[in-house]
Amino acid sequence: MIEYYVYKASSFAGDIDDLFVVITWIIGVCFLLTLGAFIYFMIRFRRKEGVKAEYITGEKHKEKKWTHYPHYAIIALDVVIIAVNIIVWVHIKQTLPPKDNLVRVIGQQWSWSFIDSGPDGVLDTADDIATVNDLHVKVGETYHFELQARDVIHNFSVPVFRLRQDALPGRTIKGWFKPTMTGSFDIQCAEMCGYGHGIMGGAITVHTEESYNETIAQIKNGTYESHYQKRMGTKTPLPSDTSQIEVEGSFARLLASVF
Ligand SMILES: [Cu+2]
Repeated sequence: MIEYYVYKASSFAGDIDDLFVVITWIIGVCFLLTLGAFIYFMIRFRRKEGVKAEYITGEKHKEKKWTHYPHYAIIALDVVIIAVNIIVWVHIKQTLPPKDNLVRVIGQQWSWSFIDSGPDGVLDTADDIATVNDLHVKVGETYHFELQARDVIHNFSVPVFRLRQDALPGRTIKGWFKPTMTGSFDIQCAEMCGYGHGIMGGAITVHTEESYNETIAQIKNGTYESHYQKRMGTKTPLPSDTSQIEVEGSFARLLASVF
């Protein structure tokens, strides 16, 4: 049902959705049963003329079972939820499938920098492709990402991929995704990271082989206008060096200046 609102555009999006469905059904049925019993008892034992209210301590066994049996049922259902969670977690977070491409994702107040390792598949080499707030990937290929933060904790979130991962300063966190649908989708920082957090968005464009090559050629010859640049109506040099914070003329400065 979730895909009616947000596309499913990665290989593991369905697993995450299934997890939500399982949890929603279990919690939903418990909620309705509890509410049904509650309303039934309210009506069945409502105040009646001439009948004195009974004081129930809940200490007798036949009274206790009303809390114990539902409690056991909830614990059993919790175990089901945890088991399904572990299966999905191991598949998505613990397992790193063989990669086709490698990309570095860097969060900073308040923009995303992306370094694609290029044809050689190795980062920090001459064929790297650097973009800001714009990530270009190929459909049907497995991407490994190395997630970093320059200043505070950010969160790399791509809702259509059902991908969400914290970025911590001083750490490189590895993960993966495999896009299954072409199109341009939102990237949004999902961790409160300062007053520009709300505008710390970007776009991930999932290309076919042909349109990917075309876009990369445009980026390389400087004719490509990014999602961010189109919005700002300006062109700004892209940072190619990721090892230090660019203070002057940084996107953070530029973004801050629009407030
Ligand atoms: Cu952020």
